[in-house]
Amino acid sequence: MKYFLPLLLVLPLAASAQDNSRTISQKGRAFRPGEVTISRNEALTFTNEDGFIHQIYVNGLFDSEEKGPGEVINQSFPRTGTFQVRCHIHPTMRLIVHVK
Ligand SMILES: [Cu+2]
Repeated sequence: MKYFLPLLLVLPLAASAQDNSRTISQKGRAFRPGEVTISRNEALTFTNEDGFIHQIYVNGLFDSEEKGPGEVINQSFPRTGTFQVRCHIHPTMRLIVHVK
């Protein structure tokens, strides 16, 4: 039991270092990372780390509300395929999501 707590502290750090993180930052008018692979029905968490509003949409799939600094959007992907997530406020923002 003595060694259980340190293990719990290390695991989240190891997970966040991987490229297949489920958290996407909206920062500097960009999605970071810019490409991610997930499983069908899995959700991505988008965090607005800029000082102004963002939103997310995929044509024909979803179109979120606008979210302010520090706000979060959880979005699941119910279909397999490759999708381009964009922000209608900042047309240059693009995130490629591969859903397997
Ligand atoms: Cu934006």
